Amino acid sequence: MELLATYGWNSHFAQHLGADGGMPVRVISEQRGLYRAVSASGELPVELSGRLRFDAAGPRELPAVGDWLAVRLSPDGRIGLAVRVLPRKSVIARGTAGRPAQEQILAANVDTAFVVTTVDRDFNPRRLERYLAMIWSGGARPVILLNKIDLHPDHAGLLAQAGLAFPGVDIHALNALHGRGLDPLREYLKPAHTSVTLGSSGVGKSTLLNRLIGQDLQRLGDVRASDQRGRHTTSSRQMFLLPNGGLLIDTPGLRELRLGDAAPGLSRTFADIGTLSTRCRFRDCRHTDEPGCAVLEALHDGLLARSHYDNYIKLLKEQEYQRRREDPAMKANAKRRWKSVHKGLRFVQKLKRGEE
Ligand SMILES: Nc1nc2c(ncn2[C@@H]2O[C@H](COP(=O)(O)OP(=O)(O)OP(=O)(O)O)[C@@H](O)[C@H]2O)c(=O)[nH]1
Ligand SMILES: [Mg+2]
Ligand SMILES: [Zn+2]
Repeated sequence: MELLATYGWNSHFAQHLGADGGMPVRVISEQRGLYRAVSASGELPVELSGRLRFDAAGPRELPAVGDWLAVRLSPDGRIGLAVRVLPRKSVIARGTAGRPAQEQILAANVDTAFVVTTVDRDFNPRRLERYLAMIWSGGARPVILLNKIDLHPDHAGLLAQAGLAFPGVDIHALNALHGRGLDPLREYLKPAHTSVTLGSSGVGKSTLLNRLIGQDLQRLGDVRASDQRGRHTTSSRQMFLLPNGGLLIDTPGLRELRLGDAAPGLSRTFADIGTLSTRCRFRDCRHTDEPGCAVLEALHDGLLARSHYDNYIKLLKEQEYQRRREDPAMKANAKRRWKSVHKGLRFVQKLKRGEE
């Protein structure tokens, strides 16, 4: 069992394996439905049993990198046949609310999710907010990594800005290319702990992995100056064992992050708005134009950043849009509501100008 423990096997998963549970393995890579996994005696390819494939209601019920599976060995003992995905402790999933078929599981059983961004064009607080929402709602801990600080003379300013925008989230500045600023990351990359790097293509996720491993295992993408897209980019998700015992999943860059069912995460990202809203007069206050709204009041008093509030409203709007596509009955309702959002915003602007 030693190798399994190295890969994070513990009593939680053992308990779910049960007596006739088959052999436990952890998925370390997946490419077009082909899986590789680690068992107590080493690496092996894994195929899905027909039952697992056909019983799955959507991608969420199929194995992803980081998953623990119960497998049966083929007669020659060389291939694992996955019969069951063991219950996950956390999941990184992107997709569309209410549309399980369009969901994509990026990683499973992750302790820490590093959101990698850079000091150049990639830096975008609104996008970071989406990542945080996705990570929190899946039960993992987000950490923001501000990479390529060698490219920006005032990265300290950006770091401070990010710190203000995301109170309570660890943020580290680094230069993955030259291996600077990596020491603080050891705190997350402890033996048997699993981390994943997420972020746009070309931000340096694979570079970071290579530095931490101390070998150039992952091919890097050259960044084209014209559009900042990587050329030799990572094309599949893969888990690596670091020299100090931590596990790190490298992922391909995400072009677009759809929010999916991240409502619980959303409320964490906007914890300040959540706290304020406990003082709103109405319990179902939407903080747009309701009388006695503590959120609008804070906005008016300058205690809440306008951009942060705007992001909150935008994300809510997007979520609602996605849900509305599933449910025509909500359409009329939502239209009315967003009318009032705009009315509310005009109201706030008036307040600011002292017109009311
Ligand atoms: N100047 C500078 N360049 C960096 C740094 N980190 C990575 N790079 C460069 O950025 C380019 C892209 O890095 P990758 O590690 O391939 O990026 P990635 O996030 O893995 O990209 P995808 O696999 O496409 O998602 C490479 O040319 C790296 O050398 C850094 O700290 N500073
Ligand atoms: Mg990469
Ligand atoms: Zn309110």
